[in-house]
Amino acid sequence: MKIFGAPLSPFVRKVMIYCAERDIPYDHVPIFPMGPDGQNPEFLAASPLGKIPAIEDDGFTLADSSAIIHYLEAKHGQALLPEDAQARGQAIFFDEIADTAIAAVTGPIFFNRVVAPKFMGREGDMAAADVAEKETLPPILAKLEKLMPDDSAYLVGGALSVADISLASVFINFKHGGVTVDSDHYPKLSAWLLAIWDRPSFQRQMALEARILG
Ligand SMILES: N[C@@H](CCC(=O)N[C@@H](CS)C(=O)NCC(=O)O)C(=O)O
Repeated sequence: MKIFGAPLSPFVRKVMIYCAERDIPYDHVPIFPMGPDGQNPEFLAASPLGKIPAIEDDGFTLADSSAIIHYLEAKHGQALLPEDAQARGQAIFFDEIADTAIAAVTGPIFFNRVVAPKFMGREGDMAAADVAEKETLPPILAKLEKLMPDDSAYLVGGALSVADISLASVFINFKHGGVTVDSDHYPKLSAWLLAIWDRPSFQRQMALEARILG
């Protein structure tokens, strides 16, 4: 299987970490969609909207991180989507909010503080990044803190699931943008995050990303 995309994208990272947790081998094809490789025909054939990630697997192509993970769960056996109906619904809920509400806040922080200066050779909008960090983010973190389970190291069903992979993946973009989750204000969220980031799959991914960021 080929995974097209840039590891610094929360959506690409989510799929790479999912594969690491499942021991699913893949070849990574680096694609930065806003650069020239965004026009790579093999990538565009796999990703109709030109967004990362996308995969090519034995001639089958698919885009969108959640679609890819559901495909891989169906193909390789269900392991990280809970069996129980309620837990399944909750796991998809966490995956969804990670990809939408939370990713929307990482966008201005990560883009303006990291992508623009490091990869596009221009200054980012630091004021927009500061507003996202200081005004938009805290109420969301407070809501997430309330959603953290009291009795488990995992978000859903007492075991690792796509919920943990997806939410902890998007938080790496906050980390790259210099945002920390304060353990005084968000003790459960911060402890959960550090425990998930400590997994070998996340540690290897973060080491790869540290090399990319130099
Ligand atoms: N819902 C999609 C989101 C994919 C997405 O927005 N990827 C961004 C990079 S983080 C992208 O490709 N942006 C380039 C563009 O929109 O042209 C997923 O989960 O895969």
